[in-house]
Amino acid sequence: MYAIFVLGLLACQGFPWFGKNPDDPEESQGDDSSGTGGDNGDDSSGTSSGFCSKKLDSSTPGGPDCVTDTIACGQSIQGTTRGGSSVLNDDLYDSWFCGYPAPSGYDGSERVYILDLDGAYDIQVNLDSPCKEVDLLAIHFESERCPYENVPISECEAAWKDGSDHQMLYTDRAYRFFLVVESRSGDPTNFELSVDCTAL
Ligand SMILES: [Ca+2]
Repeated sequence: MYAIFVLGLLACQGFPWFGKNPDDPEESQGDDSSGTGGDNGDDSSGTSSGFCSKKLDSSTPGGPDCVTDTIACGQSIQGTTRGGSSVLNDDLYDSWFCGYPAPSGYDGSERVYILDLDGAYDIQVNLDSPCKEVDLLAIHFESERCPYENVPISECEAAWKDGSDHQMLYTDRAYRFFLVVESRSGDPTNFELSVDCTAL
């Protein structure tokens, strides 16, 4: 009677002969044959989802004023409207007669790049917006600071169709454009801006 009791006790405590093996090796790994792991370097020209989640410099504009950076003929810049200035807006663009009819929805943050030309050029500005919609404004303004309220602007071009935008510009002399990338929704998003120039 006592012996039966002791045996029962041992069984309850998981004595090796009775207990189940806790780590049965049925973890079958090594079957990650699905092609999801590769980071295939297809983040080439801004059209992949990898580009949209890419961490780009979101620091505040270095200035002067709202200016994030300069851009030169032949240069391409990948940027984000995240962290940009919120200086330029619908009211200002309206007052400068940017685009016909004037686009709207530009009260959110923008990125501004100065393009300096040293003479006569045909210029094509390309703005790729593979993520959320961004639009391009090109403002002629001979100043270090961003154009502001009530200042006369002689030229303001707007390219704001869905998808990527292209804007042809021209100058017959040394000239400064402020190239502005605006997110139409106001949501921060990545973009790629490039400038091609032909000397005249
Ligand atoms: Ca804006």
